Order: sequence, then structure tokens, then C-alpha cells
Amino acid sequence: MSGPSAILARLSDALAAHGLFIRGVVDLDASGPRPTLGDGSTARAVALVGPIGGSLWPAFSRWRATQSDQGGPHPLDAWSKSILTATAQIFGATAYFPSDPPYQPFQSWAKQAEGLQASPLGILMHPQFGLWHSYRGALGFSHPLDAPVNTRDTVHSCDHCSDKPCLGQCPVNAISVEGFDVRSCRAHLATEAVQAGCMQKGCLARNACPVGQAFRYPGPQLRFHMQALGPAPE
Ligand code: B12
Repeated sequence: MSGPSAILARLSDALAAHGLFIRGVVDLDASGPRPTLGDGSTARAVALVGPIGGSLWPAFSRWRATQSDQGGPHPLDAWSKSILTATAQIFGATAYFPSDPPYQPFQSWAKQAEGLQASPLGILMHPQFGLWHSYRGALGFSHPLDAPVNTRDTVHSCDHCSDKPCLGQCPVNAISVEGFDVRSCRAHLATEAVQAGCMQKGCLARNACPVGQAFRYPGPQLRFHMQALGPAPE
């Protein structure tokens, strides 16, 4: 078997050892932007790859401990690249990474693949995993992957959340219905007082979301992401 479903099954197996999952598949038609493949041609499909809850943390931590520089200034990106560049080669695909400009539209792809919608934090809300999921890369293919057409009416949990506890938790009101004010968030993260709050416990607004609590990241991972978001550069 070598059709799209066999490719996806093999890809899924290859990712599992790293705590990563296929997080959605999109067949790209000419009506929207399509990324360029390594050989200069146009991608016809992408498979999104990422963790669910804290699934990547054990494999990432083990890898980091083997690195003389702890993985460098952007260890999670470095780890993701080490895995997905090699995986792409095996599958004749091209790897794209969320933090590499020009930014590929990861969230738009996820919306297409799974019908997800944004929470007030900007992070996509997943009906099962809540805010506790992300994307570590995408693999672009020269052929369609027979992505299931997303006919599911994915429930957008925020529409059914009347209390919206996420909106009341940020100590500097950086999260509002108008969006995420990254400047005031980072300025706050630079203060001493916050060491016991957001930097220690993770984003208080994200923590307050009642959806997918079982998938909340472990403490060390929460702190790692807060460090990465970091205080405002002067
Ligand atoms: C730039 C960026 C940021 C900037 C946002 C600046 C701004 N106000 O626009 C900063 C540094 C602030 C940021 C912060 C965070 N981000 Co961010 N970010 C990105 C990045 C690299 C590019 C976004 C972009 O411009 N895309 C280009 C356009 C063309 O793509 P698009 O999919 O069509 O665009 C969508 C997004 O831009 C989104 N959007 C617009 N404004 C904002 C603001 C925020 C905070 C977010 C998260 C999304 C978002 O709406 C667009 C339509 O869907 C993406 C990765 C990516 N390549 O998409 C991650 C990404 C969106 N971020 C992500 C995450 C997880 C975070 C953080 C939680 C990380 C952390 N360390 O805590 C925080 C959020 C803080 C919070 N509110 O709790 C995830 C979201 C996963 C998910 N479940 O949806 C992504 C996909 C990266 C990943 N590896 O998975 N982020």
C-alpha cells in the first residue's frame, strides 16, 4: 500500500516516538496560497504536526539533556527541526516551521483541517484539548493526501462559555475581546512580582479556561513557554 492513507499511517508511526501527532491534513487548491516545496514546485497538501497536551515534553526533555548547549536559544524549535527535517526526507516532503519567516498560515490550515476557531487569547480552541495543543511543523507534499473534507460542525467551546473566565484573569488586562496586547503582557512579565505568578504558573488566562483541563501542560513546560514568551525587550 502506498496511497495517502498508507503514507499518513507511516507518518503517524514515525512521529509517535517523539510524542508528536498528525494534527490535521489539508489538500491545497489554487484558490489559496500554497507553500513552495524544496524542489521549487507548489505544495498540493500539508500535514500539520504537533503535540497534544504535554505529549512532547518527555522526548524533548530527554533530547535537551543530551545537547551540550541545552538546545541553544530556541531549543523547542531546534528539536522540532531535528525531527521533522529528517522525517520530511524519508517521506519526500518539505518541512515548514511555525516560527520561521515567511510565516506559513498554521492556524488557517488548522481551521480548515479541523474547523477550529480562535479563543479570545488568539490560540485556537480545540473541543477536546482546549488551549493545550500547538503545531511544531508541517510537511508539504507534491500530491493530495485525500484530506477528509471537514463537514463536521466542530463545536466552538467559547460560544458555549458564558462566564469566559479567561477574560478576567490577566493581571494587566492584556487579554480582552479586542485581542491580545502583547506589549503590556511582556512588560508585566519583566516585573519581579510576576515570578510567583504568570512565570511560575503559566499564563493565568490560559489556565482559567475550563476546556481540556486534563491536557494542561506539566509545570516545567508551562514555565518553559512563559520564558519563551518572555519579558519585553528594551
Ligand atoms: C507571531 C506569533 C505570535 C506573536 C503574536 C503577535 C501578534 N499580536 O500578532 C506573539 C509572540 C505575541 C505570540 C504569542 C503566543 N503564541 Co504565537 N504565533 C505567532 C506565529 C509565529 C505567527 C502568526 C502569524 O502571523 N501567522 C501568519 C498568518 C498568515 O497565518 P494565519 O494562520 O492565517 O494567521 C492567524 C494568526 O496570525 C492568528 N493571530 C492573530 N493574532 C494573534 C495573536 C496571538 C497571540 C495568537 C496566538 C494568534 C494570532 O490569527 C490569524 C488567522 O487565524 C504563529 C505561528 C504561525 N506560523 O502561524 C504562532 C502561533 C499562532 N502562536 C502560538 C502560541 C501557542 C502562542 C503562545 C501561547 C506561546 C507562549 N509562549 O505562550 C503565545 C500566546 C500568548 C497568549 N495569548 O496566551 C501557536 C498557537 C497554537 C494554537 N493552538 O492555536 C502558534 C500557531 C505557534 C505554534 N507553534 O503552534 N505568537
